[in-house]
Amino acid sequence: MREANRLIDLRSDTVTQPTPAMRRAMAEAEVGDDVLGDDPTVQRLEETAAQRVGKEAGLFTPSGIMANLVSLMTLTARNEEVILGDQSHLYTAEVGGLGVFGNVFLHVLPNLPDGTIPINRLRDAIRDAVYTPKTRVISLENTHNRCGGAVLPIEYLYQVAALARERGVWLHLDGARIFNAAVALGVDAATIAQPFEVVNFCFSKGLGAPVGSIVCGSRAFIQEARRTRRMLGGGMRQAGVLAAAALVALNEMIDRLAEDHENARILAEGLANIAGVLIEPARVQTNIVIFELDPATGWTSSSFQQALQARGVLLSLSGTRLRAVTHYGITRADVERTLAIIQQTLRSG
Ligand code: TLP
Repeated sequence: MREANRLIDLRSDTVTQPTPAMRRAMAEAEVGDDVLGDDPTVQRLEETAAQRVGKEAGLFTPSGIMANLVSLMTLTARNEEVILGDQSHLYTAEVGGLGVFGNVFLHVLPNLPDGTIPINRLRDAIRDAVYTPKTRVISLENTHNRCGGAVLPIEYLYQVAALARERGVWLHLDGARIFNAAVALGVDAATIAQPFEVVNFCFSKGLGAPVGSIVCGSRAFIQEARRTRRMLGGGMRQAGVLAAAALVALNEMIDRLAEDHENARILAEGLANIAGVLIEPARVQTNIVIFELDPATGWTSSSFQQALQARGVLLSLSGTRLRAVTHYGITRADVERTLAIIQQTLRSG
């Protein structure tokens, strides 16, 4: 396809195509029946992934949503509650599944724009009176998708962990993009995961694998989580074909996330220079760029999204805002072209 006609797909980092190394690894993967516990490639993935986040064991799941469900359903019992942010993916984009399948109460607190929930709000929210649900888990998200890929400060994670320990509450991380946070901070993912009992992350976002996520925690926890995954129908048979690609993702695709962050920064700074675009470029820390249009431009987010699509640039909506996500299928030249097309489209409106 001629470069000029190629779609620039910034809808999400989930749109990445498997790399040639992933396709080769998938074709050659040694497989077994993972539900029976004998797929060597899945086992290798689970061990490698757990090590990366400093946990004892891992459990491969088909999706990030199932990883969240498996994590939180394993940590809770009926009518206990999970405290989570009102901007979290769990609350805004998972169809309320945790409430439905888990029979747990979602105790929602407002996220600040930086993705945190203030410690004093968390402290006041934890409860176990006879007339309330019992708080069992606090769940955080890092990077924080709807808060523009924000990276939660490490000190904050430790403050929440100290509170959770003191009050006998588990700490869970939806770390779908934990490696983006690690690369942005220049630390190992294990440093970010350390304060959490349970962490899940995705191979199928910035790391580029076609399918799959993982839940990581203690060996005893993962044994229980395996039962939860089975109950949800998430046990997969010759899953080594998928795990092989995820291993390539872990081994080859982490360091390059810095490039996506750089492209996102250039995009955000470029957008800030376009009249009619409302954005705070200093907020863009990783690969997610969220912006709005000044109502005076006459465009709504969704009409603008459609106009851009007709010109070959795909964005998604994050609530009523527009979202562009950089990934390894997006080059610096794509970012420059996107900026030019956004400027032209705004002028044409
Ligand atoms: N996020 C998707 C959409 O669902 C919005 C995206 O394009 O960003 N946790 C977080 C923080 C996520 O961003 C996502 C996916 C998930 C969980 C769910 O992962 P999947 O789609 O694999 O179930």
